[in-house]
Amino acid sequence: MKHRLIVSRQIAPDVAATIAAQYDCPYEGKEMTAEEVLAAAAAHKAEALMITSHVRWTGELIARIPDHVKILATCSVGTEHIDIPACKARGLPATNTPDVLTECTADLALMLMLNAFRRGHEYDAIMRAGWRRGYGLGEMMGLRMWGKTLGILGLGRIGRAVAQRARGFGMKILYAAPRRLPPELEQGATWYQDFRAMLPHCDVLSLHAPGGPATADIMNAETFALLPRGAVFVNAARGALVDETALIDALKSGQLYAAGLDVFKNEPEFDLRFAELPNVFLCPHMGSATVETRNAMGYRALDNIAAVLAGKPPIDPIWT
Ligand code: 8YV
Repeated sequence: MKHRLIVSRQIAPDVAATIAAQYDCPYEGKEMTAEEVLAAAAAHKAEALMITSHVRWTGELIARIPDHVKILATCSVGTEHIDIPACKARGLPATNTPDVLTECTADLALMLMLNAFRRGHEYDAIMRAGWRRGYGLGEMMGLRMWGKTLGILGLGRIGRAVAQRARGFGMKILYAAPRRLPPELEQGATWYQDFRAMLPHCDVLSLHAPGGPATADIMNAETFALLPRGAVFVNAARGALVDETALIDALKSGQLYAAGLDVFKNEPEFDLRFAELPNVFLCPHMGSATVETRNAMGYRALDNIAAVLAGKPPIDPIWT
């Protein structure tokens, strides 16, 4: 007998094929609301729910998950869309997919950074408009990224992978985190316990901290003003970390030279004022969007589901 599963959103084709072969799953590849997931779970007597971060699973929704569901497995490393205490309260195992998306998210952060320093969006736009006028040596200049000082908020797995890449660009690494890391993880980076104290030293700031109350709007008019004038800003973490009006003001005033953004407060209905700014390189939340990583995320979620449905502990529990 195959285990019964509901998948709340379109997933990578290889993962979908594995699910079709190994699970009893009425997968249509469509994006479901929480209500639709709950209805499908009840109708299908689902034993597992595979979800993503596009829906917020509030305590009220968690309470309504039928008892035959034995695990809530999110295909994301982020967990702030899940009311974890509510899962714990009803003893519902919940899991995420750490590690497997570290490298691709770090790659994308570097892509954002390079495009911000080197005016990637503007160069691409010139080419697509037909580039018929040569530029003088003083025109369309970007800024050198090599050798700059990079400040990282949060030197967790993704932050460290970004630091590793940035060292290849001759960059000096600073990081802000509540606790200092051991030398083998720090790799020569300079620790700041106080995030704000780090900001004046950053030529470029990259956010790699989770969303949640501790980091909500941590970048705001005051903290953008603490950066040196003309700094570059990168966010591949969460839009919730940024007061977007303050970011737009900083980009317009020249306080920021440029920004590279993969995440926004409201996704996919992001603030269209960003699209009008030439000095922003924009991505539609694609940090983990490679074939390799999206497959790995799906399989990791399936490994967690298989473990729990076999009566074993989850591999990546988000509560214990
Ligand atoms: C996902 C992410 O694309 O893992 C995360 O936390 O933000 C991205 O990798 C997104 O959450 C879809 O679930």
